[in-house]
Amino acid sequence: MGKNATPKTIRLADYRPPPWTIDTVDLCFDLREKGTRVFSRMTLARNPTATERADRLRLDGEALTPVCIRLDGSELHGDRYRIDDEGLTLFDPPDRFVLETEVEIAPEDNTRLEGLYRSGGLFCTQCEAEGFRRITWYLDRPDVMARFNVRIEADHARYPVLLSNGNPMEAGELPGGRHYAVWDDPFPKPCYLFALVAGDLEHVEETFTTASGRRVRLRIYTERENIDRCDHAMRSLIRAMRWDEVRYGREYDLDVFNIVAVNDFNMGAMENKGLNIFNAKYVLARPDTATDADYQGIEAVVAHEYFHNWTGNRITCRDWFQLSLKEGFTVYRDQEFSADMGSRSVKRIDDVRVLRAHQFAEDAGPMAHPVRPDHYMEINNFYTVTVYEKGAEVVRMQAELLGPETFRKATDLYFERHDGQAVTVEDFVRCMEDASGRDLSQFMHWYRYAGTPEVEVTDEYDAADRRYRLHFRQRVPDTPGQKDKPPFHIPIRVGLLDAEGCELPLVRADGAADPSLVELRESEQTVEFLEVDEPPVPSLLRGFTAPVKLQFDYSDAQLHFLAAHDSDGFNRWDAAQRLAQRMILAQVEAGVDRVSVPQDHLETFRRILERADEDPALAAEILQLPSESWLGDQMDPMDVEGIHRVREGVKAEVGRRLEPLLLAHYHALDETGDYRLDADAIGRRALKNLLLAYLVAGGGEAARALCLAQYRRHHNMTDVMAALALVAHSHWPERGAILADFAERWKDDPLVMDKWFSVQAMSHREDTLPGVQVLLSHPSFSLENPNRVRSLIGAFAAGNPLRFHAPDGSGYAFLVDRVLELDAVNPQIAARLLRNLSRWRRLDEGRQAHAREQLERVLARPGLSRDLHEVALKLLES
Ligand code: 0A1
Ligand code: ZN
Repeated sequence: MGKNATPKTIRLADYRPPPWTIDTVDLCFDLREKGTRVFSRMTLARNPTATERADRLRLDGEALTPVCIRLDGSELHGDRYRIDDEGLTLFDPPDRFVLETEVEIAPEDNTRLEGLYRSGGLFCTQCEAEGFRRITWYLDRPDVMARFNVRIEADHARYPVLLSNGNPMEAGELPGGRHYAVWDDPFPKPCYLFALVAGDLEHVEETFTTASGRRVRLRIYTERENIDRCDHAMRSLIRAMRWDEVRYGREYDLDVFNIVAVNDFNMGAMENKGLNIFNAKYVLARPDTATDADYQGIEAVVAHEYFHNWTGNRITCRDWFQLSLKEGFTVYRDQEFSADMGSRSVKRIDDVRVLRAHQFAEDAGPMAHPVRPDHYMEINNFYTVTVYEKGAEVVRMQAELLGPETFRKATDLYFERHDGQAVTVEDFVRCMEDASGRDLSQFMHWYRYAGTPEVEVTDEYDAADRRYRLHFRQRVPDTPGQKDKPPFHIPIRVGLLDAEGCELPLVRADGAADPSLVELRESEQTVEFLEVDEPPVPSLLRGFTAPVKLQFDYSDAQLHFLAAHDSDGFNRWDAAQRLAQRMILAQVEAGVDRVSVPQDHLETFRRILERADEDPALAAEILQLPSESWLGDQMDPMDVEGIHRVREGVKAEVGRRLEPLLLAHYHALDETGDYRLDADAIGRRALKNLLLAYLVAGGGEAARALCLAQYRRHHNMTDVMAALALVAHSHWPERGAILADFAERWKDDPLVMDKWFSVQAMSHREDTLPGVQVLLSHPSFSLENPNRVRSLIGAFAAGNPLRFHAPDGSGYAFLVDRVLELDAVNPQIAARLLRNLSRWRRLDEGRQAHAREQLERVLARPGLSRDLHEVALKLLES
């Protein structure tokens, strides 16, 4: 240790308005395979709202080779400025001036994928959060909003398509086989929304007419060979544009909207104004190449990026601490969009599953931070499930507290009041308050404090008075740097069921206008219901109205009852999960030799299957067992092998005991005709493939034959992957040939090959890690492509707890070897990968020792990136 200086901490409390503002920026890109130049001309003016008068102006800039600097037309003398590794400082600049700079950059060497880089034959950019400073000197902060005009010049033959933000203005030929295009964006924007693409791309095109009758040209650009995979993304875009008009009154505002699919991308996609750049994984789909989950992911991400046009672009963040202002709200918007496009309860279940598995774990670990963090070292490390998913829950709770009509008034007010501004979380919540007349000051705790609140509920029935009481107690656990937190304002939706499973009418003693919504504000609080004729079964936290851990001492019988009868689909699922969790953990803790499944579980399973036709997707959710990592989070220390053994044992037992029933349903659900992508067909495939997994776990010969036949039929990628994953876990003699067959079919298709890497990385087999080691040298694998890294190394570390947590520490050593290699290539991805060790304190002593050794190895490495350094420090400090 000691070889790396600890990176500087940036604090929200230190926020100051920028000393100068930038009104206009004219950029000219001279794109070259070597020697790319960026010319910039900016008009700057002293910021009248700056809190202090600065005598120097510091512009951010990294990895830029200076060519020329001119101020108000004259070359700047050497004593008027200084250049260092992180920027350009101007001494005593005038109150208003024009700054012209020219720099040389090397996109061809940029493997970080921040700033301008090459992906295949393309030039493309990624500027959020701080990539623009790798393109030119600038005030790289979101509260500096400027009008951009961009000219791009490149070789015509190799880069026939030249794109940037805004509307296309002009294009033409240049000497030497080069050409140019000019783009103008009329909306002032922060530089993180800047984008440029140049390359040889094909496109699909549609026209969208907005509610007010404006025609917008929509295009999706991709490499020629993928042009037949863009339809779903285009249809998703059109649905999202319409939905935003209807639900939020938001129209699109430029003449064109462009999406470009690129192969090398750190995240899912990016909402650059008028030019969204996407990871190809979230654009390209065809039934034979993409699973149902891929299709749903594309619909959600296309919508998410489109929705940012209002929540993020027209109204942006004052500083990066406010990231959840745009991300939490936009995730909430895309979740609601997907819920409206498919099944609302199933969407809610999927979202809560992610939240519980990842965000609750983050909130309980060394990287816990509030939805609005108040300090960071590297902002890239704060694109987290807390900022995104918990941030969405926090917006959802406000929508719940206000009710749909008032919430719409509040968002209308937000769009009207803050259009064109860079604002804060307080500004957003103030709109909620002003539109509703409510006081949300206690609600702000959700933004300020980390940690998942725990709510304990007990009940009491008074037969003589026909009264029923629910007693609530809340507690917010301590998290790094935050102790003894005040009680939160928590909306909890409840229902009461009678013995037949019917809803009891709710009459509240406190006369609450919405009797099903409990607003918890105190550490302890009691809610009383009147005229209750029988002791009810409470259905608590319906629809998961708050991101809390709710504890109520249900009997098994009550949970079986809720799983079968609750009118709230989410709570039916939740009851089934609680039952499964109880049954599995009891056997893990008892260390049983022979895993068993009680008869009433099999009965509930049967009952749900028999009613599955009503909503097959919901049935598939309910019948799924909680994941190994979720179960692990419920134990201290987690028993990695025990959980795996019992969970697999339960699957096998269900598969054996219900074999004829599962087979019958499997066949009934199997598609014969054409592939369909509607919600019902997706639900049927999900259920069918879940039943196949139970059958295969049961070990019967029929199941194996079915699985192999399903693979060989190649009917659609969802079915193929379901079968292939089971094959990859197996020791069947056909395994090698099938994996080879898949690779041979898809060797030229990187997105499909990712699936092939992943199933092998997630295999339960004992030879998985050596297999993964071998795959690192597969011709389709590359450390420079984030999707490949995630599909192999990420899938192993995040999706294979049994093998990743091998007791000899080999999984951790493997991860850290790769993380250290990657840090020199792509620090963002390296830091993300290392977070797979976040839960190391929850392991037994032996594993903890191995994990600690590996984390220390990271910190001891000289020249660590800031990204990786911050994560390694925080994991070890815990
Ligand atoms: N704003 C994008 C996600 C994004 C964030 C950071 C990136 O690079 C560090 C790239 C993309 C979104 O929410 O979709
Ligand atoms: Zn986003």
